[in-house]
Amino acid sequence: MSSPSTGSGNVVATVPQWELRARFAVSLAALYGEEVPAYTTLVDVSRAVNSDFAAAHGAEAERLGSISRVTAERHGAIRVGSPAEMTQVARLFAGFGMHPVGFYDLRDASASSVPVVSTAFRPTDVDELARNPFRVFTSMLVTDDRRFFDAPTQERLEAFVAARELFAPEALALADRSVAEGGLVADDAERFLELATASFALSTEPIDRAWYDHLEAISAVAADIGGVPATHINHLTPRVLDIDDLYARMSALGITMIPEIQGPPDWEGPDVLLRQTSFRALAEPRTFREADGTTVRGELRVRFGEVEQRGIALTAAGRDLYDDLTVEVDRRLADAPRGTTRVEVAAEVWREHLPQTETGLALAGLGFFRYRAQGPSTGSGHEAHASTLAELLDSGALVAEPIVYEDFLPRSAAGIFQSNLTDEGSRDDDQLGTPYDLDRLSEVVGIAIADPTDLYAAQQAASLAEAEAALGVTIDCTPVPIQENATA
Ligand code: OOG
Ligand code: NI
Repeated sequence: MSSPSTGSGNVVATVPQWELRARFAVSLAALYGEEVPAYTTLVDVSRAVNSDFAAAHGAEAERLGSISRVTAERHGAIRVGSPAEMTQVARLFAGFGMHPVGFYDLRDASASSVPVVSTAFRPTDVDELARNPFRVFTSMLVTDDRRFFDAPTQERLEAFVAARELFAPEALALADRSVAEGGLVADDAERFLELATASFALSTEPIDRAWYDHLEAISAVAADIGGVPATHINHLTPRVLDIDDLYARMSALGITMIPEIQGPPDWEGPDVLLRQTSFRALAEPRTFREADGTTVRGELRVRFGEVEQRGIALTAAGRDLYDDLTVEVDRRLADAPRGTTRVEVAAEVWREHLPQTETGLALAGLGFFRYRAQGPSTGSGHEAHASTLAELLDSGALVAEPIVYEDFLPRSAAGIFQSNLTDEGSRDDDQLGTPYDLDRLSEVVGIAIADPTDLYAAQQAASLAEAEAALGVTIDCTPVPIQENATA
C-alpha cells in the first residue's frame, strides 16, 4: 500500500496495525497503572521473576518466547452488556489487528453466578503475533438468561445498556480507516490511541446505588457490567516464566493472592496451555447516587491483578486429554486425605498420563509444534519417500519448536472470576439457560469467530509442508501411543 500524503505534499509514514497494537497495550498499561497502583508492583515483580529465571536457565528460558517478548506481553480483560456493544468492540479492536478467537461459556464453568459468554480479541497471523501478541479477553452479559435475570430485570438491563455509548463514533471511524488502509497516518494514530484508551478508563459518573445493589444481589459481574455507565479495563495481565516464583514473591510482599494457581500443575514435564493466578480485587473509590438524589463517595472491589505463564498449545486430542485429567484430579481430590492440595494431586495425575518431554508430546500428537528442516535433503529428488516424524526428529533432520498457547481456559477464567467475588450471587438452575456456542456468538456479533485449534493446526501443517519440500520426504505423523514413546 502506498503511503497517504498530506495536503502539503509530504509523504507521511503510516503506523502499521502491529505498532498501533503495541502502543495501545502500553497506553492501557499507563492508564491502568495510574488507576491501580498495585498493578505496578505486579509488573515490577514479574520483571524480576523473568530476569532471574533467564539468568538461571540461559537460552532454555526462551524456549516459549524471547525474554523481551515475554516481559512486554500483556492481556487485558473487559466486559460489555449486549451484542451491539460486542459488535462495536470487534470494530474497534479490528483497527489494532485484533480479531475474535475462541468461545468461553463462563455460566457453566463456575458454581457462582457469572452470567457471561466470552471470546478473546488477538492477532491471528504468526508474524503479527511475533510483533506484538496483545490480546483482550472480552465478556458479554447474557441478559436473556432466565437462570439469572427475571423479565423486569432483563428489560431494565437492556434499556440501560442501549442508552449508553461506550465508544466515541470518531474512534470507531478511525478503526474502520485503519482496517481499510492497514494502519493510520501519524496524527490519526495518535488520536485513535487516545480515544480508544479513554474508552477503558474507570468512569467518574455516579452509579445508581439501588440499581447496582439489585444487580449485585444476582451477580457481582452483572453489576460491574450493567450497573455502571461505561466499560473499563478489569485487569491487565503480565506474563512470567515462573508463576510459582511470582506467587511466592507477591505473597512475601504481603499481597493477598487467590488460594491457588489455576490450570496445569507445576511439574517436571513440559508446560502446556496456561497457568494463571491473581491478587484479590482492591477497594477503589467510586461515586454513588442515592435514592434521595444525593451523591456520595463509596467504594467497589471489582478490579484485580492477574499474572500468567504460557505453555505449549494442545491439539484437539491433547485438549481432550487435559479435560479428562482435570476431571480425574477432581475425583481423586475428593477422596484424598484432608490437607492435600489440588496442585499435588494434579502433578501426580499428570505424571501418570502425560509425556515427560516435548518430543513425547509431539509424537503422541498431543501438542502443536512448528517443524523446521535442518541439514541436507534426504530425498532422491524424484519420488518423495516416507519417513516417520520419530525418525526425522531422532536423526536431527527435523527440529520441533513449540507453538505457544495464545488463548484462555474457561475453567481458569471462572476460577479467577470466582475468587474475586465477595458474594456468590444467585442463580436458578431450574430455568433453562440461553444456548450459546462459537457459531451462535459469531452470528449474534455478526463476525466470524475463529476456532483457536484450527489456527494452531494450520501453522503446524504449513511448517510440515515446508519441511517436506525442503527434505524431499513425506512425513508420517501418525500419533505414537504414549507408552511406546515413553523414553523419548
Ligand atoms: C475475565 C476473567 C477471565 C482470564 O485471563 O482467564 C480472564 C474477567 O474477569 O472479566 O481474564
Ligand atoms: Ni485475565
